[in-house]
Amino acid sequence: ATEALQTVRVIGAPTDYGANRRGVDMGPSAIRYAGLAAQLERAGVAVADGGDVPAPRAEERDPSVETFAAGRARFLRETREVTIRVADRVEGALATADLPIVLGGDHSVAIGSVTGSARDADVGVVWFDAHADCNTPETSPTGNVHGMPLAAVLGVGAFADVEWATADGLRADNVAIVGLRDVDERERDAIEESGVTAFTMADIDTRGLTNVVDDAVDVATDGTDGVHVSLDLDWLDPREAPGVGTPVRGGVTYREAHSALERVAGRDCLRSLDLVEVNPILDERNETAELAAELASSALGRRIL
Ligand code: B3U
Ligand code: MN
Ligand code: MN
Repeated sequence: ATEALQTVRVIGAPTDYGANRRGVDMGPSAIRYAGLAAQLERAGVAVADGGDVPAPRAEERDPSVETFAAGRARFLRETREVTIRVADRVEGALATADLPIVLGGDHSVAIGSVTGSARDADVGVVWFDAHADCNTPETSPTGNVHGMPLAAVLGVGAFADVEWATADGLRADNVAIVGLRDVDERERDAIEESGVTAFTMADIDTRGLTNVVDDAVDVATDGTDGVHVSLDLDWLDPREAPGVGTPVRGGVTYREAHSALERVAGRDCLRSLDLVEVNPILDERNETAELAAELASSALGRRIL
């Protein structure tokens, strides 16, 4: 019997205004150039690339417009524009039973992918990242929204009143962050209060990657319809993934990263995926973009034998 192939819908979100360094806006081109479509086809899926959503350029806009009274969130107006575009595209892909992959861009694009994925369903989230991305406009040391997307979708702090940024079908109980090694002081309290599950690199060291990822997927699948995986390439060690905006030493290896996403694939729960924070300017021969493409293939169940 011939089974219809799963279609993956690629959605580029070329933003960089949410980050502190320029260049991640070239991530979608670099990941496509690195062979994303071919890698996905190796996982046995069909690929439909819908191109990029329009994204404003930082230098054409005023970063201070529409920031919150209680703190700072740079380029919040631009974030809103792109969030809604990404969310609409993600929702559209899911409506036709396709699996959306959002290519960043800085991590603020995940506000769009998570809200879009959680519009008509209860979703869980597994967030692979060196950072917690749980700052709010009140706590952020930088004002960069790429350090805030998890707080935004959970409606924490000043985001409580920001309807476009909060995800309907997402509860903090179903969110797991994996790989933490750079958390801001006030973010630590936010993690504690929010109820998300957070695994540090030390957890991976002591318990092993497999156990930690299995636990994270348990958290995200508990009572949900599916899982959104957000992969910040700075989750990996900078030796493996040099082309990222904010590298932090001590990340996971190439093998561990593949193993983690193979583990996710094995659970048959993947609903939507982000590949974010690839910075081609800082990359070496596009290897970080290549890695992003390969890891997507593992997440979609590429088999070796
Ligand atoms: N926690 C810091 C730094 C940071 C967060 N995410 C990235 N960097 N990529 C902040 O700005 O919120
Ligand atoms: Mn991030
Ligand atoms: Mn990060």
